[in-house]
Amino acid sequence: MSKEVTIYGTITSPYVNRVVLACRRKGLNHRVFLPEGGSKSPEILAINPLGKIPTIKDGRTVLFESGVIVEYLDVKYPKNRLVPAGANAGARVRLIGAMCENYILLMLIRLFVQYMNGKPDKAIVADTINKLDDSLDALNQFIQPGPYAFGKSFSAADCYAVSAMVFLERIGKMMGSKDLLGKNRRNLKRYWTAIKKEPIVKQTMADIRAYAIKTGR
Ligand SMILES: N[C@@H](CCC(=O)N[C@@H](CS)C(=O)NCC(=O)O)C(=O)O
Repeated sequence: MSKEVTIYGTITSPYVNRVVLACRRKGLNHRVFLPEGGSKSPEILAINPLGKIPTIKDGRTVLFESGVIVEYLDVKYPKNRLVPAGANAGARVRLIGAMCENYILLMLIRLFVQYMNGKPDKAIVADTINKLDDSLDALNQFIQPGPYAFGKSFSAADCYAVSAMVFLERIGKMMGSKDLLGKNRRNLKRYWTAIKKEPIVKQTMADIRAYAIKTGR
């Protein structure tokens, strides 16, 4: 058993909170810590030349890229598997993860960049929302209506889906309380309502809120 997994980063990052959810599901001691100087601090650059968060230390193991970290934790600490062993079930979980990552989070980050400096480009925003809508429609077809994204237990699909939904709500607020989730995506809406009741999700969302209030971000 690891003494403590150090996660370099801030819990507000969707990539970081995805890893925090994986640690919590596995009952791993962990701390989330951002050295002075942030992602490009000497401490992080010494172990991750890309200077990105999350970067983790687990004993002598150093890793970065949240998806790689989640898979590593799952193999190293097999309790409460995040990716089921079967070919189809494992692929389905990874598929939901990939949809959240490559089509939803990517579009949300584009919107974040537009709204961050308070001068969003209308054409970019409209195009991004169109693509986001298509991706949310697709996810709505694939995700279970809860309590879990796939199967009968919390999986890596939930790590990805929860981090994407938390970020979706954050971007919606930045855009003046826009309901990006929409009224008609029933599976996704029911999923989001149900998974938010999971204690590890509640705890992580509370930590995100507390950090955002403390830092004003
Ligand atoms: N693909 C990476 C993305 C990590 C990433 O872009 N993290 C952002 C924070 S949300 C970051 O480190 N930004 C700081 C920078 O690029 O300098 C992952 O999955 O971990």
